[in-house]
Amino acid sequence: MDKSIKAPLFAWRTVFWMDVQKPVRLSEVFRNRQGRLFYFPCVKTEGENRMNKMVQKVVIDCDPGIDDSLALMLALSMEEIQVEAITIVCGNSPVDMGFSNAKKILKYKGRLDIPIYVGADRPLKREYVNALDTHGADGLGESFLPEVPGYENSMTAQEFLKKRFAPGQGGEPCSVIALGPMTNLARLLSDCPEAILSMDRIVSMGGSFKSHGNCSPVAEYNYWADPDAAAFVYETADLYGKRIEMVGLDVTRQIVLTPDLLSYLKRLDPEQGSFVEAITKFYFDFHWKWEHLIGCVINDPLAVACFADSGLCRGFEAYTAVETEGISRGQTVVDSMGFYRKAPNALILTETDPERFFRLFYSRLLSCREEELDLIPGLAAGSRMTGPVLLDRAAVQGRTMDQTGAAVHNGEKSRESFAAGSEKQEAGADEK
Ligand SMILES: [Ca+2]
Repeated sequence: MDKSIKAPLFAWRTVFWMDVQKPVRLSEVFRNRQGRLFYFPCVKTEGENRMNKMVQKVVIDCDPGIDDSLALMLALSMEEIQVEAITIVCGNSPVDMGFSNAKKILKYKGRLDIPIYVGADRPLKREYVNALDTHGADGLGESFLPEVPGYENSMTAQEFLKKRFAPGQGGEPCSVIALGPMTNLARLLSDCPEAILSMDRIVSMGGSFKSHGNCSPVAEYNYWADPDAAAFVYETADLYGKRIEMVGLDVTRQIVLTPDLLSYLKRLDPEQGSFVEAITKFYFDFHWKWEHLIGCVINDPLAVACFADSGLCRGFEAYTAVETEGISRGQTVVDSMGFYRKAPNALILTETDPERFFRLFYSRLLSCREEELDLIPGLAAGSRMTGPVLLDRAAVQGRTMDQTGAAVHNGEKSRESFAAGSEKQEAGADEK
């Protein structure tokens, strides 16, 4: 496309203003305003406009995982984001299963060109506890999509991350979106702590500020599963003056994919809607069974959306640490009052707008303009869930917590239990 042709200054200003406010084909601007059609080769589509605004390179570290998969689908649908690589960590799924699921999503999106690197298969210091009770036996909602062969990579996730982010490696700025336990990042930073300085932005789905946890009264799964890793990454950020954008349960709990929203997606795109339905059905059932919620909380896509649209979530900066032991294992201790007199190492996000999220999410999946999504306001307004109701309903279902913060479902410990439950879970994973 030849961009060397010069337009009059007035025209350029007009074009520039239109470009920012509402992407349009420039030829239409001239025809409408001046009554005749100017030939202007620098015609931009809406997508080109997004590309030209800012393309952010990113490595997505994840543990797919139903909501990780939705997050990958979103990231791969956004012109604003260039996914350089995907690294896998054990979390929701064991790493081999997460690797398999990431390939399935890349195949579905036609992006098998993106490299995937397999990382840690266990937390830094403790026993691994998966979350297959939430994500299904295949980690992808028991959709049992066909396996995707191939992807023999010569590097581990740690080797790739070091190659990409170690000082002196060069390369364009690149960020990290961490959607699982932070084991891969902690391993990188324990080997090469200066690598954190090469990370443009660090967005982490994890933790909570005022929201109750989803693994214990105070802990969110990613940080609970490997609290030592999370603590180390936050400590390193503090040491090197970096800031982690914490997309925790305070905001992700507001993002609920309801049956109506899913139905709307299916109406607009039956094929893609059916795919999302296939991988979320198990998630819907889980939320009904344990939280008495009609719909499912989709945590991870919000981190991707927040990365691309920094106005989507709001919060405050604060020094933050992660507890590693005892009853509050995995809790994010957010010094919102400045007791520690320490500089902020985190941006704690506490507010978001579900409508704005679903407009972004659906418009990218469907490759349409946000304003074309006429039903989003009403449907997204009904998606917000409330904590107290959740807890009361869960109690009705027979869910109780023991003194260590482990959850007990109808007399049986689940993934939230510390050791005994994990053996049962891993045995279940092996069966698959
Ligand atoms: Ca995840």
